[in-house]
Amino acid sequence: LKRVASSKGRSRLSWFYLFACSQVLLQVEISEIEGNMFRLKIDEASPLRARYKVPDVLMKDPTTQRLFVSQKEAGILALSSVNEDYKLQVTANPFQVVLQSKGETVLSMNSNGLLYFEHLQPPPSDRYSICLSHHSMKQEDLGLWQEKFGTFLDIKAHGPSSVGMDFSLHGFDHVYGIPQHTETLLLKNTSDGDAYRLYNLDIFGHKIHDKIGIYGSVPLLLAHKPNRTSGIFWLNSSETLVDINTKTAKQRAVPLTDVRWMSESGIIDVFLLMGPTPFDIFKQFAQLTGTQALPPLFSLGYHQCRWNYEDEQDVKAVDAGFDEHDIPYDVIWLDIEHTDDKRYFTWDKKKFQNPRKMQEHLRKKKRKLVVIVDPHIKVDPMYTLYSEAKDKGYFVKDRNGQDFEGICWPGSSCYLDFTSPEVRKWYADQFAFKTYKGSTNILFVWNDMNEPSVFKGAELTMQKDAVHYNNWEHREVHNLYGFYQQMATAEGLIRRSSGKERPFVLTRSFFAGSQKYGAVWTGDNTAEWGYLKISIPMLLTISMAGISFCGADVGGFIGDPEPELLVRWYQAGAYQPFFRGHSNMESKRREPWLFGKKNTQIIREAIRERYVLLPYLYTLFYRAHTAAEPVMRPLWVEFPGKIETFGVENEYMLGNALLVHPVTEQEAKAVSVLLPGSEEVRNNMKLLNCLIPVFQRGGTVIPLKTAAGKSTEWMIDISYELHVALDTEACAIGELYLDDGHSFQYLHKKQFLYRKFTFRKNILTSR
Ligand code: MIG
Repeated sequence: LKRVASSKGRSRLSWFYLFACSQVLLQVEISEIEGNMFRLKIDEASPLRARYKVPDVLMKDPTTQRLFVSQKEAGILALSSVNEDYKLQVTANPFQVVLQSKGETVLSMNSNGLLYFEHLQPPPSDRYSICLSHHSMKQEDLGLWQEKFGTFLDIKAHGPSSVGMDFSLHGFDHVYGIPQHTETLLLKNTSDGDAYRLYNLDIFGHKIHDKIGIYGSVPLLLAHKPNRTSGIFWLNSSETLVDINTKTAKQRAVPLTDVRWMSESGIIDVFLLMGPTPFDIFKQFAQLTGTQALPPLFSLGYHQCRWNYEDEQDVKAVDAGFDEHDIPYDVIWLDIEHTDDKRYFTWDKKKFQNPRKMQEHLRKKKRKLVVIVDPHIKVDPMYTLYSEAKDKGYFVKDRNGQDFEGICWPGSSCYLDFTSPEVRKWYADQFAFKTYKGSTNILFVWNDMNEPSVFKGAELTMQKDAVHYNNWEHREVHNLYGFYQQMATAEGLIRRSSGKERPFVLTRSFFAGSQKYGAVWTGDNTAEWGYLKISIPMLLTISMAGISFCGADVGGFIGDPEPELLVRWYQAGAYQPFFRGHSNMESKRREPWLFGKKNTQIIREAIRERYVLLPYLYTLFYRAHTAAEPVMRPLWVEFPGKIETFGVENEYMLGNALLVHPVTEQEAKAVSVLLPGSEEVRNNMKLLNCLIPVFQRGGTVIPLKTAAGKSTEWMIDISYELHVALDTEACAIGELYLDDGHSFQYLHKKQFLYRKFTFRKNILTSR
């Protein structure tokens, strides 16, 4: 293969031909992976130094199956899968791969010739000393080894190394995925400079309808047409851009979507998920990156958060407020102000004089506490966490080999290098009860600022030339930083219980596979109607990318919601996987009872509906955990043949049984709801009062509790009820999963109940 293009255009090319060799060998590996997947890997045959290959994201090295050579001529190689369902045609010049399923072309690669691979080169100084005198070195040449970004200078220690490739999806004009953006469910066409960006950033007050990268990324794209769903998983953790160009059936006899992926560094390592159904795609992606961790039951209850609950009295008062107003809740949260001057794992001794006692109080109320633990560490030799990490060399380094220092909440801070297994183990140990003073087993954790956020840093994050474990530059691992922190935190919570208890860890930053470690939320949204509305496609997109346990701050983090908006947000959040009210420091207090009797009443109802629904929701999480089925899913996933559902983002399915259409319009008196295949969907007004439009699909049985309690733990003895909605044949099926709600006994000792309900010929059976 010839090196075909450059990320920086012509000047770069001519320079390249002058001073480097004109041809560089790339090695292409194509393999079939068990379960209808293909993997295409492109790397330099003999790079100057090893290029970064994303570790720790794949569950295991995928089992490959042999492809048979069915045809071989000059420049053409035809490969077929064992069962002959798939054929791959590889042509050499131009390099292209066409993937067919039973004669139907599904996907082709490099059909637009946008494959590029910047091979590693010796530093310019070496070459210039041979070829040129120093002063004739042009800025544009140097620009490839260093880049200016505002006042920041990014020195690329190993030179430019970007990679890219295009894919054509034949017959597809609906594409989804690649979170996280504040965008529509359907990916939009991009034009120059408007690509979807995957680069984890802390963007306070981010705008809606923007393709800029925020907080987390999962480089998985899904494409759908009535008889087939396909997926492209581009395994690369450096800054990545995705260009989309869809030509619909109106523009072209056969619709087509071109997708171009570009990454700053690493190799091309791409998985083609062949479906053919949406649920096959979810399974295939889970086979690669894992399934959703089974959450402890309490974490599916309602969470009350604020920046900040001030002190022990405040915590007690808020907790008591829920009882006083008869509103269920499970967890109260403490934000950064609970610490001793933003030293995580410590307490502000004035405000939290006796954190254990406070937790004992909450424990008696059968409730939990979540505290924030951020990845930046205050530079302070008296702070053990800092001095230990410093001595052991556990911080990310700057390009000169010093500990990277940035400004964050505590002032001058260093950043733990979670990409190192040794650092992760040490960090996990910090959660041991005897090490983390004042912590008890009802305390769980929230990881924030882990993009990582660096005040005054380039784009508010770490410089790309910072250096991690094994000498990898930050640019290579950027999108993995939060993933690794959550991994270490979850591990720490498991270890502190000697492997017995399931952890709960919420993270702001994430990557493919983060579902294995807990929950994510969508960050700093704003208390405006538009943000409530966009939370639905945002959560659906995250869910399709494997992370079922996701939510958006109820009420909107920034600003003050008018009561109507707050109420509507509670009603929406009650039917979303992770359900937490949260507000900014500058926002007014907004505990659910502060907006008058009537609003308190409606919020109470919404939260109670959530609690009554928990058996169903927990069962859905079990399905997510064991079978990779997203808890919250777009309509089209349940109705893959119904084109009218493909773009729907104002309603969604919770499991396969409930259709939810949250009210997101101000002063709405009515909503119009699309009921796909309406012969099988019945309105179920008894189940859910008419304030929240939720419909149960005919043919399903859902398990509920007969009443809500003060928290999930108070509800153990409340009975179950089944709601049966019949289909046109007067049949229905459903299931219920139950276990102790907190341990790993379901796994190690098979201690669980799993019931299947069938309603047929007027008889309900339970197996
Ligand atoms: O930029 O810890 O998204 O939920 O309350 C502010 C304080 C830092 C950002 C999080 C938000 C949290 C806040 N944090």
